[in-house]
Amino acid sequence: MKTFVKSALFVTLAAIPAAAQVNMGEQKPESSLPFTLNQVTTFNLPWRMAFLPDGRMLVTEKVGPIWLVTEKGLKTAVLNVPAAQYSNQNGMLGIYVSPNYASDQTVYLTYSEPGTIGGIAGSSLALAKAKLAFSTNANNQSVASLEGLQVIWRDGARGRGGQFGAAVAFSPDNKFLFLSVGERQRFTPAQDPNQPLGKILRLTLDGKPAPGNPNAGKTGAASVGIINPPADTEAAKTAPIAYTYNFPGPNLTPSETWTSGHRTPYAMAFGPDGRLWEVEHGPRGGDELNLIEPGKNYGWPNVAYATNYNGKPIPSHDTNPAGITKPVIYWNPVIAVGNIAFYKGAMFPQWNGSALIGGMVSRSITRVTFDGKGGAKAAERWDMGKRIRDVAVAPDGAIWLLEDSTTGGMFRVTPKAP
Ligand SMILES: [Ca+2]
Repeated sequence: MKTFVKSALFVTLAAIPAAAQVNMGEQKPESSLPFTLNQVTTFNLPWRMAFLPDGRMLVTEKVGPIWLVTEKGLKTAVLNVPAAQYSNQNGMLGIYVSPNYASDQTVYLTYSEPGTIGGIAGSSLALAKAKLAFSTNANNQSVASLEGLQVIWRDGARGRGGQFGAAVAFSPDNKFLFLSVGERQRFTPAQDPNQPLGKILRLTLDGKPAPGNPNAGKTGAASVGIINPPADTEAAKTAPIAYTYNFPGPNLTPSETWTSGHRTPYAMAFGPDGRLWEVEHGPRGGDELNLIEPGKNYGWPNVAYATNYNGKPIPSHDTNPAGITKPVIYWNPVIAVGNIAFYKGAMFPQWNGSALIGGMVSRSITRVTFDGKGGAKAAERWDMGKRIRDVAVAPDGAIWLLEDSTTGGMFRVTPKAP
């Protein structure tokens, strides 16, 4: 009898999929928008905006400059901005206001830092911090300047390839900084514990390995072979080494790493449930919303809900390889995520606790709801008619958008008048 009960239970469990990964790629947009867009100004390939406590914003343009922008759209160029190597997806990327800004007046930047190794020019991700200082220019406008800029973390390996990731999220206790590092279209480094590419790192606010990381205290190989971006996941397996990168000191990658197996982690934010959520690009298909938990491996490039751009197949996440975590939601066809922002504010109280995910290829915003237990569901998808690179929530509860274009609009989004 005991045996019978056990096997009946086993049959019941086996009939239920281990997890319900939902494809939201075919989601139809809503028939109308519940909000109004007002274009405030435009930028040349804007990437990220960050709100200062007074409601003004800092906005990065991928081509290099950073702007101080008022809510009315008046812009002044921020001074002392470091050099970034702009090409395709690389350039001046993220900007983030310190969680302790009131006391430290600090901002964090992520960008493609140029450099040459062995005669090969390239770039790699840098994370810098600087104090934001204000003065008044000859036209009596407020001007911001980056003072005492320090690169607090860098991938020194340089090399070729786009997709830096370069997203930053601060822990809810304001003590730690999570940095997403894209795999630079090189595939295999995402599974190499000696390389930061394809990882999410957890660092102190000064860029050091954070205590309590899964491999805290461990160091990696003193040198790694760097490859150029191969054609696809199969070619990556035998890609020749272009040059060897020697770490200038101990290779701290293992002790910095929080999670691995990421492709293009452009979007990352903590939800009100205290959980870290990340959205990354797949190639042809397979954009993913992942619940980020320490030590987990999210599978790239071994598995995906996608094929290579050239059509070569990639094993599915549903082959369930040992030790790989599936996305909570995936999109096939892709949305090509721009960013994710959790909504909290007075203007759209019905969306408090939801995430808004901007899409570039889909020209959409998707609202995602969370069950507080690690589950998420897509609610509406709104057709915005524009490539949505960034979405942010202002102190007054308005939603702000940046459009991915050389004449990319900055929009303030408020509820549609009844
Ligand atoms: Ca994955």
